[in-house]
Amino acid sequence: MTSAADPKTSFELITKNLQEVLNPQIIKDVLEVEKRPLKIYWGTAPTGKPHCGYFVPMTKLAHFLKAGCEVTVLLADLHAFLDNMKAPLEVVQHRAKYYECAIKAILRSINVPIEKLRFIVGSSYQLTPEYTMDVYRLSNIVSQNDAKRAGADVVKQVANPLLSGLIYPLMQALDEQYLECDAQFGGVDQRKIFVLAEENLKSLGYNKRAHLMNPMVPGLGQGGKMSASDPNSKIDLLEEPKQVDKKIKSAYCSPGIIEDNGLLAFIKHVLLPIQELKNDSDAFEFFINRQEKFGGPITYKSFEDLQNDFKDEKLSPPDLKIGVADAINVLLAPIREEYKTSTEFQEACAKGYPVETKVKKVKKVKNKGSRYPGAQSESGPIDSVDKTAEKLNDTSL
Ligand code: STL
Repeated sequence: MTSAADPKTSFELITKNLQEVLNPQIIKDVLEVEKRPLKIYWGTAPTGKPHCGYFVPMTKLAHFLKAGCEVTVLLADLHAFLDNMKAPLEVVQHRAKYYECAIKAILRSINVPIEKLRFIVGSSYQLTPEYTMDVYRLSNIVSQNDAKRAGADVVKQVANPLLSGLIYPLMQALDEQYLECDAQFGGVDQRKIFVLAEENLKSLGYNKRAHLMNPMVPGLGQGGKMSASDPNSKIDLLEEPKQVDKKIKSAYCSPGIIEDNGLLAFIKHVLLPIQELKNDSDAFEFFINRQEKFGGPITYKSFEDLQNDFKDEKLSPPDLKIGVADAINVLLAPIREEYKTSTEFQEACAKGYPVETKVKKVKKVKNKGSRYPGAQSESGPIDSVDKTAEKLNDTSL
């Protein structure tokens, strides 16, 4: 696809379906005055395996590419390490490779040309003397409080926060300069870090960038949550069709309730934009292979009709689930195929996500009786803080 003809069409495509844009004028100036392709980046930290939620930012990368932008994906390996060692250093390179393979497979599966997409691993430039010095320079400008607040929605919140959580936002701000972009894209959960970057890059003599934010899309768990502790709330990109059916069947979905409904959200934020991209038109079709006794097969021609039928309880949760599970299986089929034929993809998976053989150690408890200082174990409350934090963080995709 070539760059979209006029700046106005490009701008509309670049900002389509977003929740918020900070400094849109920076983007307009590049397109209208400088008349060159917009340089934009999206960062992701290679931690857990990418799941179906990744289709959401991918549709935006597709828009950027279609609008002729120069798009960079930052595989932020050091950020994955700095965020409470979510990815240990031994495996993080393999995870970065796995993310690259997965992102390319998703984009290819929705017919997005990826020749113009650039992948960069964070540590390839974040360990240089220049970058390191800039981290120190920035640490002399930003207060501890501001760094802490900036990371509040992104960095995993734990009982005893590490210093790394304060460095993380500073590095994300510097990435904008070192990736030489005009704009950064991310979920609206990144907002505080984006603002920190806007407020501080100038003091280092660097330009302020524009920021584009996607809405947070509800997941499949209760109240639209995605939870690390509930494997049913996330669908892996390589999930087998039967597993997809099972997970969608167990998705939280109240009859007639359209708020925080992960299934409707998936249709709106993934299936609809993908169809638009594939067909190059606004036409929407959603087929549900409904049993005869419930009204028979039905095809919706607009998302609003579908949502209204669900709201009016003319479409039941089990029938909505049949349609979504079938659509996800169609979406994932080419990704599974690519995995089967790519040794690079398979190797990255095996090395990045080795199957855990760890046998849980059972801690021997000395019988010290109950009358000694600290007899009431302290580990309980700290554990529960950790779990809450995991859930919070997981909703971010
Ligand atoms: C996550 C989850 C998520 C976004 C990110 C990480 C973003 C990371 C990042 C790191 C450096 C950058 C930009 C973005 O320069 O939704 O674990």
